[in-house]
Amino acid sequence: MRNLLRSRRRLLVLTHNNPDPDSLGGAVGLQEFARKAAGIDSRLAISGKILRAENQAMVRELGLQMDRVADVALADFDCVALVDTQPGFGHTHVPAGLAVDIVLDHHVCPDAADHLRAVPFVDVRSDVGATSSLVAGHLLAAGVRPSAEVATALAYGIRTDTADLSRNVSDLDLRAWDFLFPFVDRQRLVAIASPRLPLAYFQTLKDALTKVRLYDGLVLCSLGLTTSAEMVAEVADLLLRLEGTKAVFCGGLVGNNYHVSVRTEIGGDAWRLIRASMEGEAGTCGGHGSVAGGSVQVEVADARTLRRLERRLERNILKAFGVSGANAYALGDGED
Ligand SMILES: [Mn+2]
Repeated sequence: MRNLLRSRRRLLVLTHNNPDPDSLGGAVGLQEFARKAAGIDSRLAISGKILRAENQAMVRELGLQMDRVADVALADFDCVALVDTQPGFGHTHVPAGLAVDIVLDHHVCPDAADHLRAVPFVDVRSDVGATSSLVAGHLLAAGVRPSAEVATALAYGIRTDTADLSRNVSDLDLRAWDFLFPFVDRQRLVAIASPRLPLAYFQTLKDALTKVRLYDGLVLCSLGLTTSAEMVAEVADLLLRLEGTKAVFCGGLVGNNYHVSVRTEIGGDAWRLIRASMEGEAGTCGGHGSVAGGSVQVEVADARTLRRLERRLERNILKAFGVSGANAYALGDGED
């Protein structure tokens, strides 16, 4: 990767839409690598929005600099990297005609091989808990001392993707954490992890909790219309903490995309469950270990179509999980 970067003049770093902490951490970590190990200048460009309050705090506290992909003059760059995603993934926008030179990721995707064939440097390791760990590993190998901002961004990326080093953790994740920790700004890390939350967050959460359905070990939460894909993931994370829960399936419509998040206990196979749930639907999904996410394109997003899609997904997940749909409980009002 260093040799490749040294042969180029300017690097453009891209992530998936609505970048999460792991993709932002991995992206600024790669920028640090490009600057300090290869001596080349770079820019980070994103599509979508930085949605979660924690992620916005990460950008603010660490002063992360980024442009919108649509505003970037692509001709200024002769090297392009994708971080925490791969070419062809549904939630990733690569401008038409732009060749990708570097892919750093840890997601599983059966269709990815075709898209990766033309990429000169590919480092995809599905056994690693966070792309940030993978990037930190490259900094470590190259003898680069990261700045406090970059180390904190990478550390927060590892924390979020591995649920504080409890989920999908590999040896590399632990080594990356040990390497980064002396450089981390612990005050800013705390400020990022526990930011103040807007009223709208609690309103959305209140609505979500009325839609929870409990089965034997499985929690379903079909939100109907919701505010963001991040909220779907956040509700799924929260519900996994409910006692007795082995798996959570949460979905919600944002625009013309129905977003799905699956979480399982450690050792569960979220990827199998999400694939089973989306069987026969026009959509994409990815995941690793106990975490998976995906989306289904909805052409006409009316109430009836939405309700039918949610019923199909629910039926599939109930079947895949091996529970009958007859015995659901709603939160607060007894038997459904
Ligand atoms: Mn990730």
